Amino acid sequence: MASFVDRVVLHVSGGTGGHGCVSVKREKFKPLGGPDGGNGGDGGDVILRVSGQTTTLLDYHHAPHRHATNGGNGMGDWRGGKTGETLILPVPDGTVVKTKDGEVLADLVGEGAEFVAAAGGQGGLGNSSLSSQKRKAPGFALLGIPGDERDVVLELKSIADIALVGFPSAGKSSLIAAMSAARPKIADYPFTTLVPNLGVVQAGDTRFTIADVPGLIEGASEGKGLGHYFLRHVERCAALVHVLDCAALEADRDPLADLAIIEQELEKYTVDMSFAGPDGDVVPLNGRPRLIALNKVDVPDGKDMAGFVRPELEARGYRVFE
Ligand SMILES: Nc1nc2c(ncn2[C@@H]2O[C@H](COP(=O)(O)OP(=O)(O)OP(=O)(O)O)[C@@H](O)[C@H]2O)c(=O)[nH]1
Ligand SMILES: [Mg+2]
Repeated sequence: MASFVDRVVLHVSGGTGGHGCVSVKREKFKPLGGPDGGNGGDGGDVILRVSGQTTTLLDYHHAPHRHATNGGNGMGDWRGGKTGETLILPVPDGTVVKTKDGEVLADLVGEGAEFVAAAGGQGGLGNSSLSSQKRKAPGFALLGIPGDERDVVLELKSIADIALVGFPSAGKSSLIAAMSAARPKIADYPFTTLVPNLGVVQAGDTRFTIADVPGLIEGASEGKGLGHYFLRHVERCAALVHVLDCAALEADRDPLADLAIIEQELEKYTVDMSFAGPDGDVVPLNGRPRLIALNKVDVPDGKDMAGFVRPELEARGYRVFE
């Protein structure tokens, strides 16, 4: 199976601030020269940043614990500790950052978009910074503060213009293979596709991307057949193409019945309302433009079926393609 990871739990911690230093200046013939303990350096931040070079979350699946470096401790002679290094974690375009409870923290779209996943802790003040009129030579310094530490969930949503949706084995992967250079696995058993395939289609002067989403079944919106997981990929597509199998052999299936079930699942699937599309507005899945592809019309029965359902689909306002 392809190793495509699109959801990981990442444990991040910012660097701890360095401790402040207690020190007293010593010079020849001047035993108490005043406090000279420097401040601790701040701890480094952990930042998630979109990078075009990164296409999967696989690295974080293999190494889910990430720490930024700690700040250095302050030293005598007013020397401050080194600031901890910022840890930049590259993530793919379209990564959504959530808490474990599902609250969206950031929606990272576009090269360079970033989010501070864990801030570093402040360095502690050294005794020279703590001295005052009243307390000229404090015998103490402050400890550095620990950096933020938390678990964030990273989810990758495919971003394509068009999503192909339909029952398992309806021919979605065959269609994307015919229209683009994508070469997904195609086979006559259900759930051949387990991760979305993306293809780029060049039609005249128009160029668009298309996603082949794994097959959907009744109950997908409640998570059946990994439906939740698959529907999530449809969220970022501007328009949908229903791929309807006109030559399905099961008695209870025909293109209209299949369409009704998929439409019902799209309707039930509540798009996470805290997620806004690229334009800032949320369009539910069943409110997006939809086209119909009647597939397997090369099979004689399929051709008949297509001719039979086409008028009904057109009457409902769909543009229908065989
Ligand atoms: N005769 C005929 N067979 C087709 C056509 N399109 C797809 N098939 C066959 O139908 C089967 C399923 O095709 P896939 O493209 O893998 O279907 P899918 O919708 O991607 O299926 P899942 O990934 O399981 O959801 C394969 O055996 C294909 O060869 C078609 O237009 N005509
Ligand atoms: Mg497929």
